[in-house]
Amino acid sequence: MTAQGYVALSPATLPDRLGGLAVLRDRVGPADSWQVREVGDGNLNLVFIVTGSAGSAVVKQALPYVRLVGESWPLPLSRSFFEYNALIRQEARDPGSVPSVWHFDEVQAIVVMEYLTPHVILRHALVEGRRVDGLAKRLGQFCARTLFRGSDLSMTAAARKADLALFAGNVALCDITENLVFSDPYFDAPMNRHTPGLEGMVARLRADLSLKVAAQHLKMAFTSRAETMLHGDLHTGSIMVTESEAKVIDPEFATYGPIGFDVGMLIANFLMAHLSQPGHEASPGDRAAQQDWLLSVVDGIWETFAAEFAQLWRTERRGILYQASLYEDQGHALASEQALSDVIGRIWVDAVGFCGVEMHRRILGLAHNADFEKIADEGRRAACEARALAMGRQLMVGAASMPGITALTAMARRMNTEDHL
Ligand code: SR1
Ligand code: MG
Repeated sequence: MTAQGYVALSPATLPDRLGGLAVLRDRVGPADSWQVREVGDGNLNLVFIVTGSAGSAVVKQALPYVRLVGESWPLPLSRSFFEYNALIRQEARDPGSVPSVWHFDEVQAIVVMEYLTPHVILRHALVEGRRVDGLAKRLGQFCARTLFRGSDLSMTAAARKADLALFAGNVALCDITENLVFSDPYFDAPMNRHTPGLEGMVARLRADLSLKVAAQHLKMAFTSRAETMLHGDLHTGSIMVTESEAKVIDPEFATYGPIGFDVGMLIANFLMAHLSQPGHEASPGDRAAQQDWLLSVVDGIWETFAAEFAQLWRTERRGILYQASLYEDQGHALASEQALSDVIGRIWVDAVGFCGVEMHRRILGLAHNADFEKIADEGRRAACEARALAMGRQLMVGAASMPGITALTAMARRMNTEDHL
């Protein structure tokens, strides 16, 4: 027990501890009917599925340390507070995009929410070669709506500044991103690991001074450009899907940062899914159609994001930036369109850079992804990962000259045919 009275839950203690919660009694049934499973497979938290005579719920509880590493790496329980606050804002900004939140207990660092079923984690589905109808549109909309509506383009200055201050407290989780994403991959950091066979590639990347500069430019953008409330960890492990629905989960890394961060991280994870597919082939070429689909999702996420962002710009631009009073109300609608085009162009360049750095950290740093990790043969895995590393490097160093999404998906197709070991 901590000084504040926090105690970690277990399947055995959960019914006694939470059985008095009205919302759980109403949604799940009386506690004596509950069955509890701990199912957390993420890097940080406990996740329980509670099933009773009336239904089910998820109980997510933060641990006072990083689950992936253990008690030697303490981590504040307050991440649960930031997750709760991000979830309720995402629901308001893009209704239906996240699980419904039913209860929050700050002292116990518990969020009780809707159990998404028959949903599975998107990353696992992609490794198995499965597809989701409408995925790109849903995710592109989520990015545009949450990122636009959390910014000075939409919010009142007072509300946005209050949220900026609130999420500025998420110091420990930002620190993880600042180190694990932007710095550790580029030197021999203690928690780094990589697949045997990548040593030459790793040495070349660490000696690449342009790359090191690009990584720190991106880190500076992340730490200093507080444009909007980010999800902060938007990868395919933070999305739950059925064959035709997607919901975004786990925004505990929420913070104010550049609009292109979430978009770039998300695209990176689909590019890694694409480049990992040859490692999952049972026979040569049997994942080719899946690879095409994954690139169509990349294309669709960006196209939907840009179209939805433009629509919000034209219809909901009520914040302090690029006010209609300066443009449309002066008969200068064309200038507003020019400004929109410039803003989307800047988001694109940011997103391309963040995309590259995410591809690097998932292969060189502490937190790898199942897309590559599930490739049992280390030689095949290294070959796939080397292509992603090479692509990540080109994206980071060449972000400003990447012409558009078609060029980016064409680069992925080309990389997939090359040997970078
Ligand atoms: C120590 S936490 C490692 C990673 O897991 C989370 O999901 C974030 O992606 C973080 O970078
Ligand atoms: Mg997570």
